[in-house]
Amino acid sequence: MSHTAKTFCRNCSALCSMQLTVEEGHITGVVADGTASPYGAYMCAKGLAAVDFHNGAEHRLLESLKRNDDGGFEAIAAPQALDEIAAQLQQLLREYGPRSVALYHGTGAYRSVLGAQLEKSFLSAVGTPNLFSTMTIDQSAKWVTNARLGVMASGKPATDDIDLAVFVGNNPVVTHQTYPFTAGTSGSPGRSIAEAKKRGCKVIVIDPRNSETARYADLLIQPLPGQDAALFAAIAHTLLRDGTFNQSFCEQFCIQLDELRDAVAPFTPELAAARADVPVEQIEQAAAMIGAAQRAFVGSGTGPSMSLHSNLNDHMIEVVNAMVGGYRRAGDRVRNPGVLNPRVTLEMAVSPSRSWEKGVKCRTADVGQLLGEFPTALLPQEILTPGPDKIRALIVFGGNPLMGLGDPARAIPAFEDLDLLVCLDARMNATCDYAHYVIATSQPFERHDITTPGDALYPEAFAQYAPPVVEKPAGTIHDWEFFWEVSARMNMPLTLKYWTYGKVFDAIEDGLPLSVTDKPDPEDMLRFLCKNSRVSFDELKANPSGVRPELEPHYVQKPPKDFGGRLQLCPPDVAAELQQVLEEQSQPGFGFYLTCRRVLENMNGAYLDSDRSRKKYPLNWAYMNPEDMEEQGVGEGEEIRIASAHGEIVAVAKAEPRLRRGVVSMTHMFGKLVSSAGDIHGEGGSNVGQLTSLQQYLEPINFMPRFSGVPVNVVVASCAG
Ligand SMILES: Nc1nc2c(c(=O)[nH]1)N[C@H]1C(S)=C(S)[C@@H](COP(=O)(O)OP(=O)(O)OC[C@H]3O[C@@H](n4cnc5c(=O)[nH]c(N)nc54)[C@H](O)[C@@H]3O)O[C@H]1N2
Ligand SMILES: Nc1nc2c(c(=O)[nH]1)N[C@H]1C(S)=C(S)[C@@H](COP(=O)(O)OP(=O)(O)OC[C@H]3O[C@@H](n4cnc5c(=O)[nH]c(N)nc54)[C@H](O)[C@@H]3O)O[C@H]1N2
Ligand code: SF4
Ligand SMILES: [Mo]
Repeated sequence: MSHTAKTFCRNCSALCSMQLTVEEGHITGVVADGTASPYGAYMCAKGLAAVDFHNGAEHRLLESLKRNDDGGFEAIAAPQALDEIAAQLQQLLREYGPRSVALYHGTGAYRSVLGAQLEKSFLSAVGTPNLFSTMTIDQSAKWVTNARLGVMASGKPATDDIDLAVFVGNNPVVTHQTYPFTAGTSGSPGRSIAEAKKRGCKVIVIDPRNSETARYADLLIQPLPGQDAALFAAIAHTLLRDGTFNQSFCEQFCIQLDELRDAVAPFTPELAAARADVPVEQIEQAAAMIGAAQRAFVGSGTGPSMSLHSNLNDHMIEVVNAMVGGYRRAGDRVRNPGVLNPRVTLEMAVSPSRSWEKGVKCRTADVGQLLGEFPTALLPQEILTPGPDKIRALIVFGGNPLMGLGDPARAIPAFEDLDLLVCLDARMNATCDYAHYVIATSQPFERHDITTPGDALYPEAFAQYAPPVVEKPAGTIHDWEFFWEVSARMNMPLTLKYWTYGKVFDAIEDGLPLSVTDKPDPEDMLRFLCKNSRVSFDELKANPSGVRPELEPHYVQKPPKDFGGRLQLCPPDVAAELQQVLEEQSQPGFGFYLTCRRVLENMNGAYLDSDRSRKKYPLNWAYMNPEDMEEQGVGEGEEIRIASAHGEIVAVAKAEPRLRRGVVSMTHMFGKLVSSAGDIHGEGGSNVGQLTSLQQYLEPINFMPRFSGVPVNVVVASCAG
């Protein structure tokens, strides 16, 4: 007997609605469900792979593991593991205090709703500020920008309302990463961009690669990586030169226009064109299109946020967006005013917080938190540096920080130094290999979730509830259970709250206290998260495809008075960084730049071993422009050595005419953490993290490592000494 069940995918922030077919407790099929989804019926290859993974593909972990004295793993019953972990945490807290405990929140944790909420309560109950996440090894340049420039509370415009979309170093057609970073919708991104174009919206793509997203571009600029700050300083220069910026917006909401004018004066289009190795006409054309747009959305992805001077790149991109008023304005339609978490949208600037300058600081660097987190790149030194408050226990929730951080030579000794490393995951990964305990967790279709991670991101008001579709394997536990079970054993009560970015957990008053004796019911917890929802939990339950409520139109409102917040276009540190860029020389001795890229079939380290993915990507190809290959004497499929100032890897070259010259483009998370003698095929690729550094080229403020635009040399492997 088979039946169907509605749910949604939890691999990425698109949260695509799905219909599963279930036969005898087994998922046997999946199709996209367009009944109520704001994207219509849409899903990608990872949605399919998620089903295979549930059914045991990719060596899914079915029981928890404990590392023995020889470094091997033995199965352990979850309750026993939880007893031991709770006892060790208690011991550490007694001996060394709350800061001895830290947590890393990985990609797999963001859409594990109850787990992620209880994680915040757990850290608060322990009393530790040591929260690290992928964001500070990803696009926290955007957080730095918010904290140095300020934010427009009215938010970015919807794709339906813009006449120009500028995509700088992101590729949503593959990654589904869009709002609020760039235009487009995260589900069905290509369709959303195509529809905008049909309305007359223009598209600019700035990427060293003629990417899948660039197929929609009216203007494609293919710069050398790491030149976005210069490019956008030149665009700002041109907008000021031509008087094509939005003067009334700037007068009302911005300050430091004169400082900006001075700082970008030397950044002529000619200078930027020479730096980025692009025609000067393209910069003029981009500036003319941006200056002419009525409502632009200038945004970026990982490219600029991972490259040379990433914080400045991002700041200058946002400055250009601000100069043309690329935000929703009073009277504009708010197409998604939130369902679970209803919002009122005000047209006002919020002045920069410079949060890292105050409050609780890192132990080993004079830096405070960004949106409540410490820089992940500092984790190794926070563990290794002796002294009080040294991190001794780390919980990794849905992540693989040893691969994600790069520089394994620096990171491995730190992870080995931990008294307690616990990984919550449904797969073994390179970090789990170093764990004392690996807790095998359930998978999305086995647990209760609700669309809190999409509530502010959907293009329209929409919410969906996903109860479990099949039972979790007996040896696994839910992510949220881990936090509750450990806390209960420590007699440390948790409180469920509806936390979102920007909120301080302890300051949220409304909470559901959880007992330490009676295990909470996940449905009760989700019902609590729906407390302020426009659609009740019961209504969501009754509508398994989700609910797109018919709401009165919402508009951006004017605040009752001017609260005085302003966007600071060019604070002194930004001006100084622009000056440094002016003086910077290209790194001598290197012929290429390594750039980041993602592939459709994988989600970072997840689904690498799915059938479909391995067929296309038996390893992570080193894509190069064919002319570069010819010049270097590199043949298709030939092994090459890629060397940075920091390390060296072997990779397999693949020609990609869409890539500009001077660039090697590779995906992260493949291969072994540290490759052995070079059986690169057997190892499933090469860890590009071996080319990156946790000590060199770190950004100020967020300590972001450089993962793109890394200077490298390339030689045929057989020629290398
Ligand atoms: N299918 C799939 N989807 C994913 C992921 C995945 O692994 N697979 N990962 C998820 C995660 S964790 C994230 S953070 C998002 C990221 O989402 P995106 O930012 O869209 O990620 P990428 O595909 O790496 O796109 C980065 C682009 O920047 C370009 N680039 C590199 N360096 C530079 C530079 O210096 N300047 C400019 N202008 N461009 C540059 C690259 O050529 C590439 O096309 O995707 C998420 N979605
Ligand atoms: N060189 C280089 N380095 C990079 C990048 C780059 O482009 N280049 N990108 C950076 C970026 S953007 C990111 S986000 C990081 C990624 O770094 P991480 O997030 O640390 O790495 P992932 O491989 O995404 O790890 C996710 C883990 O979560 C598990 N998982 C999936 N679903 C669940 C779930 O429901 N519950 C639990 N408990 N676990 C689950 C998966 O099995 C997987 O092991 O890497 C960064 N590092
Ligand atoms: S785009 Fe793909 S991975 Fe993301 S939610 Fe939809 S089906 Fe899942
Ligand atoms: Mo990411």
